[in-house]
Amino acid sequence: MQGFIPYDFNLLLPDEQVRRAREFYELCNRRRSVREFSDKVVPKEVIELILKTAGTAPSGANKQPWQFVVVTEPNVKHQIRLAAEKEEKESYEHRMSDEWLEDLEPLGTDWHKEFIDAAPALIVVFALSYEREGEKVRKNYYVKESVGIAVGFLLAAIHNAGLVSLTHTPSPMEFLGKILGRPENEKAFVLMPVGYPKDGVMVPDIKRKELGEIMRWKKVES
Ligand code: IYR
Repeated sequence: MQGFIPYDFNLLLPDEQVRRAREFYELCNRRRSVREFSDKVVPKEVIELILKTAGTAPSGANKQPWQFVVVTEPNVKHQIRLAAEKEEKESYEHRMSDEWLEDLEPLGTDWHKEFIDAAPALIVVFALSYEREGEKVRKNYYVKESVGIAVGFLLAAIHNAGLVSLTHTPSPMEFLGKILGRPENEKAFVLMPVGYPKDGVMVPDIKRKELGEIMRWKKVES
């Protein structure tokens, strides 16, 4: 068929399939959101490879409605930190409900966002609701879903590359587009500091739901 190419499929033997599925699960299960970073620099090539990986995510009508802006410049990081902390202080002190604050308590988060200065690189993910093609405006589809999937790929790629990150969502986050000079069709989606954990870093002792809680086999009707 015109416009189609053969799919490069690699059939695995069942044992190999189980081994790889288990190894990938074990890899992903070791990933944690880390909020304290060392100043060790991340190789540029690694940043580019993890972003290439994010760019392999499926998207509505293959529009790839994302833009990743990498910030390593200390002055720009600091400007972002100050703007994020201004919003976060307002959120933690006035905008978030008691229930929300109570839910965050075990994670130990507050409005201070030292990690924005500390991490050697920030990846700011932007979602593109539409794109311009000359005079024309072309819309994108399922933008949040698509960008969410790309961020999932990105988190897995970061972890696989021996780095740590967290998904930071200051709210509102219009300041990111302004500071980074992005066009009006790009909306900030998430801010991800990337780097190495600070020596001896601790993470909250949280539990993941058991498989039985998050999945069920639909019973065959008799
Ligand atoms: N955006 C705030 C608050 C926050 C909200 C949720 I939901 C979290 O899981 C963690 C934090 C912040 O980044 O601190």
